[in-house]
Amino acid sequence: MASRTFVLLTAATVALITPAACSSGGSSASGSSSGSNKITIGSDQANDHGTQDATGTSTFTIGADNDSSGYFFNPTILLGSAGQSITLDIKNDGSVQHNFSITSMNVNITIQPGASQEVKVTFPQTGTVEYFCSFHHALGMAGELSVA
Ligand SMILES: [Cu+2]
Repeated sequence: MASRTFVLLTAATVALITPAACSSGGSSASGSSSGSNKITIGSDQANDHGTQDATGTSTFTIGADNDSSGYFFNPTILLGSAGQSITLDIKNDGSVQHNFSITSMNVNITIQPGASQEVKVTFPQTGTVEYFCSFHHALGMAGELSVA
């Protein structure tokens, strides 16, 4: 009885969805929603909150934040020079606990709302190194150190 109802509902759902999926063109609401830009970081789709240049500086503040648009790092991309050593001040500007992790450097720090914590990192010789929040990684809270 229960399973029969389920099958009927499933068939009805498919029948409802299929025509919509087949219709092409027109106004598609899915895809790029304005206001929350995504950027590819490694294999992730991260919430993009800008790029800043830390070349030549020894310290830099990165905001770990969340608002109605989602979870993000500000800036999302930090530019530097090859092999540059820098102390990052990770500041939790959000309302929940955040984390700053870089797997290849064994960096994994957790910051409470309103608090900040320093961590020393090194830019790669070429390319990029990804950083992410271990709590909200899947929600797009990731960024990268990038050598121009
Ligand atoms: Cu987070």
